[in-house]
Amino acid sequence: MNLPREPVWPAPYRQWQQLLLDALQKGLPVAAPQLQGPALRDRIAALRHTLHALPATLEADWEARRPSRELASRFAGQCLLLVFGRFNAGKSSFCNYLAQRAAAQGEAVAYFRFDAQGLAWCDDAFAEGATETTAGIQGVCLGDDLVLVDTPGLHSVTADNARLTRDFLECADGMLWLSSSSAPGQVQELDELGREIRRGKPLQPILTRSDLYEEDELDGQIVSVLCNKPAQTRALQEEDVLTRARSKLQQMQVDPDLLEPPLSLSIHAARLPGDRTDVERAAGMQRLDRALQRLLAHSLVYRARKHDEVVLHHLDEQVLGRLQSELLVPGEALRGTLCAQRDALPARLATARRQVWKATLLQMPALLDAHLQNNDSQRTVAALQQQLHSELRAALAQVLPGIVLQVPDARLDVNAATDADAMGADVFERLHLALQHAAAEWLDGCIAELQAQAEETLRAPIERCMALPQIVGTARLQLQQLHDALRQPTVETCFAEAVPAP
Ligand SMILES: Nc1nc2c(ncn2[C@@H]2O[C@H](COP(=O)(O)OP(=O)(O)O)[C@@H](O)[C@H]2O)c(=O)[nH]1
Ligand SMILES: [Mg+2]
Repeated sequence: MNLPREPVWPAPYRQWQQLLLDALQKGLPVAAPQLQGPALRDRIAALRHTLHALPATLEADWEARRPSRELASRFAGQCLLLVFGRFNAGKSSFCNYLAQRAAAQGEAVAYFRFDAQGLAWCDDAFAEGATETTAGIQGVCLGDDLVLVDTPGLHSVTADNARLTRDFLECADGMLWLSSSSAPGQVQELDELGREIRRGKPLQPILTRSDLYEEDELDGQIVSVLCNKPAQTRALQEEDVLTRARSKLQQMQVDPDLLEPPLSLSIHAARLPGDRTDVERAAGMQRLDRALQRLLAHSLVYRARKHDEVVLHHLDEQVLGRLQSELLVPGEALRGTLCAQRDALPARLATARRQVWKATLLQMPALLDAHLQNNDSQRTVAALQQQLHSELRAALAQVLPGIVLQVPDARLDVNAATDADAMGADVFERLHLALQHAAAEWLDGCIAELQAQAEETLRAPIERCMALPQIVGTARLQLQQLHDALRQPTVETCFAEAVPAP
């Protein structure tokens, strides 16, 4: 296939992506040396690695969709309409009828199929009343302008083709949503079109099979004759579908103005013998022609900005999508862990304090025994100081394994100890009390300082995790502005609006 090179991305979109990735690069949490252990360090490192690898991943995403873009470029000059609807909605009959009519009017008609292997032209019209094949998508080119793509509900496409199908839908200019007038406008079907509607493409509801059989007498025999449903019935059904589809779109948070007024028709009635103009008008074909004209005019507008739209969809769905699932979700989980650590600090430090205090009380008799031997209070205080230090370090490693904290350098303040040397019989008792008192004070001071230290260590990564959604949120708004600017009404849009509604 000799296809033109793809146009480069417009500068504002490249800039948007670069600025976003740069902002995230600057904003990601940093694994400070005080943060240790797989729970935190590895998770921060994983976030940084994800971001680092993202440009290449996104490039690969863009490349993976090249086949569908190339396929789309085959139909670049035409208005490509997706004929969407459930099994038996009348899609194949609808496409075949329009193809036969176009051929009868001397227009070139070409059927094609495509699947993961590519596009193949074929001679056969679509099978009507046939169980839908899930092997791929079939389409028909009508003259130079229009391409109809007959697609089963996306749920029924095989996994192999699902992605190609979804990607190919991107090149549709609008959607014809067919549903049988016996159960018209099952609006839950629109969920499957959500992505395309969100992409700002017009949606034309068509109520098919809008006919009924009436009994008639022919040569003295009662026969069933196919008739169009009465105009009033059609109008009521159209109104009803319009109301429900609009509210469904509102529910889906998409612009309900993308909805074109529904129209009823009957392919079987259009095939009845008689004056073509009268028969087709009665079947609803004139209104369909006007609707198609409108969609054609709309698509001219959409096609002019299609390349930009494709890039914007990529930025919206791929870039923001990946950031959401691969960065924001784990970032939020990390924030949760960090906050839980911060909130648990008082309880954990209290545990550490209890452990140290218990050990100190247990070691006190030995310390005092040693004092009796050497009668050197400075040495006794230093020994206690050393004991407290090492007990506290051990307790911290046990209760706060993820954070490395610096045990403060504060000295034990044992005033009574020096006096106690000269105090005769109850010296021992007083020394004991003074040491205990000093140890308790020292411990309280340390725990308060450690609490502040640990909070400070956790504060920066928590703040950075919290800022990530804001960075992405701001970028999302900027992207929306780029979208809005692209979709500003132009002279062409006004022209499209001027084509009368059916
Ligand atoms: N009464 C009536 N039946 C129709 C009409 N269009 C299609 N059908 C029938 O509906 C069934 C399904 O049609 P088909 O085009 O295969 O639907 P698809 O599954 O959506 O492709 C077939 O039996 C058609 O003959 C119509 O305008 N009126
Ligand atoms: Mg079919």
